[in-house]
Parts: sequence; structure tokens; C-alpha cells
Amino acid sequence: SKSYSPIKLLESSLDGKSVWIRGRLHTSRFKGKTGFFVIRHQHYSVQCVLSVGSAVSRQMMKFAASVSKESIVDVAGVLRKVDSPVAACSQQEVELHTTEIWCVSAAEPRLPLQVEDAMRPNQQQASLATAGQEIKLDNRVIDLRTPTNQAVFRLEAEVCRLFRDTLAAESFVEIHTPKIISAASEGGANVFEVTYFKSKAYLAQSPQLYKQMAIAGDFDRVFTIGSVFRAEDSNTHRHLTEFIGLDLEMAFLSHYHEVLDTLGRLFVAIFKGLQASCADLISTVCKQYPAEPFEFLEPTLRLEFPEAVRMLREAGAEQGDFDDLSTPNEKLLGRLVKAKYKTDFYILDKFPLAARPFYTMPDPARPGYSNSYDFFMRGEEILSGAQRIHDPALLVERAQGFGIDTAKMQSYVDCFKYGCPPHAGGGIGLERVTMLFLGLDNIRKTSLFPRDPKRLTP
Ligand code: ATP
Ligand code: AMO
Repeated sequence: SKSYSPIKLLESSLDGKSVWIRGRLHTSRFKGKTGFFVIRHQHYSVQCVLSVGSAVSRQMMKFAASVSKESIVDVAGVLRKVDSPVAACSQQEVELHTTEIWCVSAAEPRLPLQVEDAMRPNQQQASLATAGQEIKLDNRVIDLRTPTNQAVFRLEAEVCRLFRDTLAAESFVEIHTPKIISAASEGGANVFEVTYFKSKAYLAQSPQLYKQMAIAGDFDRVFTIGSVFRAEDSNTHRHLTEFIGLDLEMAFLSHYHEVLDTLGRLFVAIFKGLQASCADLISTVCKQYPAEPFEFLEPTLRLEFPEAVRMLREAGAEQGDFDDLSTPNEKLLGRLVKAKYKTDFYILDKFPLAARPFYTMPDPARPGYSNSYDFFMRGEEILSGAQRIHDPALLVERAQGFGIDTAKMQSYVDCFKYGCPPHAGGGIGLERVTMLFLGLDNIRKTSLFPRDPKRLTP
């Protein structure tokens, strides 16, 4: 059997070596007795040269010219070092002087999306087609083959791996919570209803209640990675109706800032890990979507809500003391923080109680505020969290204030009657972290098969 060389390893030290490669026919140009074609595998590519001569018959040449783009091919040949870099390919030092080409799986000659069009930067010469987002998403399988998408989803996997490994090293236990639930878990009407045999159920809009119940069940430190469903008709660049939540919950001994410290360290570990192991992925994405490198401080910058209100007002924005941040104010604050502290990442602690869910612990020392926080990347929220109320009477009182019927979540309320350690936690939107780390402009770019109010396919 043939032994194949990965395209990513082809370099000038292999000059003169005979190899087999497998990849997709990316582009081809055939003229007279010579042909040039590029073979692509994931985010790597190499140029191949075919000339009619002793090793290559006219018939082989004709066959090679007939292979359609995106077909999977096996190519054999001799590697030759080149004097000037092959600009269009990731492997710039060598080309493959081809002796054989075999088609392993043919693509139809007319594809609904050209990978070359999907690869182009947004601002391009008007003469070249740049595929629009809807066409790309309609044909996501082809779109996923672009070097950018190959890099984006490898980096996203790395975010999950770093989240999991960092927390496991801090004695967190990975749990799995139900996605079919009997009542809304965050309050609000933004749940999808499903038929559950003869009754109704809902898709979980957060693992919130279950991660807290795991704490009451003595797991002390838990995390979970899973789908979160939101029936919000939000057609924005950062809302999906189904996204991946990275959630955690942690018992603490004396102050919820123990949890904030852990969360700050977690993100520093993720960002450092990405910078260390994903430099080539980041630069691949930057070629199509240029962005400023992501900057962060260690330890993580922490501000309190009243300070944010002051900064916003000084910059001329309207911001009420106890109002949630609007999207424009969130963005403005991100720019102000960046200018003052040189960081794209910070924690905002002490949100107004009125702007937070019913299970949020009020700040016992400062009426109107709460022991809750959001984390921001490039001026957009990526984590929301809080210390939770663990007193059942206060929990019921707060829920009633929001018009929430606690009878529908009795086992959640009851768990605090049996004793539960003080605890805090947070929920992170995976697609937002990937989007903002890479400086991308739309969350659909970081969701493999995005779901939004207008898209249920593919
Ligand atoms: P959280 O669920 O913690 O609040 P989030 O970032 O999704 O996280 P939302 O409350 O959904 O926050 O929205 C935050 C901001 O986005 C709000 O200022 C809201 O007005 C704005 N927003 C939400 N949906 C839309 C929409 N469809 N169009 C424009 N803006 C929206
Ligand atoms: P929240 O509703 O703020 O908090 O969600 C947590 C994080 O999830 C992400 N996110 C979204 N991502 C994509 N599309 C959406 N529609 C969307 N909505 C939210 C954001 C957000 O910061 N139970 C709490 C978490 C906690 O307190 O532990 C919760 O769900 O990045």
C-alpha cells in the first residue's frame, strides 16, 4: 500500500523525494503540455506541476484536466525546491512534479459555492466574487473547507479543551445536565416548548438550576459543556437560538471573590493556551479577517459597576445608576477600558440587583447592588455569573418578585432546605469567546451549523 505524506510537512528539506499526497483539487490551470494545480488539505496546500513527457502521457494530462474542483485526489510525484515562494499555497518552498493522479471521490462539476469565493477577504476587488454569508451558510459543508473555517473550529475546540483541562486541574467535576426540563430555569418566556408524550416540556435555556443542585449534592466544584436553547427573536451579530454554554459552579468558603479569582485565572489560562498552541490558526484566520491581536492583563482587571457608570457619563453617555448596560454602552465601555487599561478583557462586578435573575445574591452591604458580575471581551459580554441565594425563604421571595411560580421548580427550592454551601458560578458563551478572541464580526462564523430565528438548516 502507498504511504502518504501530509501536505503540511512538505518542505525544502525533502527536495528530490518521491511522495504520495491526498487532498482536494483546489484550483487547476492547464495549457498545452503543462498544467499547474493546487492540492488542498484542511488549511494546507501545495502546488503540483504536470508536464507531458517521459513520465506523463497525453492521456494522463487529459484526465487530470478533466478532474473537477473539490474532487479528492491522490497525487504521486517528486518534490522540487522552488526559488521564489509559491504565493497561493501554504507550502511555499516546494512543488510536486507529478507523475500520477487518481481521482478517489469526484465532486460535481458545478458546485453551489466555490471554496475560492468563500475564502476571499470581505473587501476585495469588485471583479472577484466574494460569497455572502447566507450563501456560505446555506452551503456550510463546502464553506467549512476554507482555511479560515478549518482554523476557527480547531481553535474553538482548543477553547473547550483548555476550559475542561484547567478546571479539572482545579478539582472541578464534569457533569451533564438535562436539556429537557419541566419548567423554565431562568424565568422569562424565552423557552422552546416541546411535546413530551401527553404533556409539555421545555428545552433548557441554561443548566443553572442543575449545576446549583449538584453543589447541594456535595460536588463542590462542577462544570458542564452543552447546548443551551433560547427562544429569543434576536437577529443580531451575537445571538443564536442554540449555543454552546460553558458553565461552572463552585462552593466557596468566605467570599464569592474566591470564585471570581478562579474565573479570572481560567480565562488567563485559556488565552495563554490559545496564544501558545494556536499561533498558526490565528494567523490563518487573520489572512481572511484581519484583526488586532487580543490583549489581556494578568491578573484580570476588575472594575465595579459604579465605576463603569462614572466612566460612561464622563464620556458623555447616558447611563442610569441601576440600569443594565445597553449594547452601545457596553461597546463604549470596552473602548474606554481599552484606552485606559490596555486590555480587551475585564470583569465588571457588582451589577444592579434589578438587572439580574431571581437567584442572584443581593449585596448585603450595598442596597440596590448584587454579588454578580459579567466578563467582557472587546467590549462584548461573554460571561454572566453571580453568587446565588442559598436561603430558601429569600429565594422564594425574590422569585415571586419576578412573577415566577416556584411551585414549578420545587425540587430546586427544596435543595436549599436541606443545607447547601454558599456558592457562585458563571455561564460562558463558547461561540462568543471564539468570535471575540479572533476579532470576528458575527457569531455565525464561530458556530459550526448556526441556529438563529431565520435558520434551521443545514
Ligand atoms: P444576557 O442573556 O446575559 O443578558 P446577552 O448578551 O444575550 O446576555 P441580552 O440581554 O440578550 O444580553 O441583550 C443584551 C443587549 O442586546 C441588550 O441591550 C439588548 O437590547 C440587545 N439586544 C438583544 N436582542 C436584540 C435584537 N434583536 N436587536 C437589537 N438588540 C438586541
Ligand atoms: P446568560 O443568559 O447571560 O446567563 O448567558 C451566559 C452567557 O451565554 C452567552 N449567551 C449567548 N450566546 C449566544 N447566543 C445567545 N442568544 C446567548 N445568550 C447568552 C453569553 C452570556 O454571557 N444562568 C446564567 C449564567 C450563570 O449565572 O451562571 C446565564 O445563562 O456569552
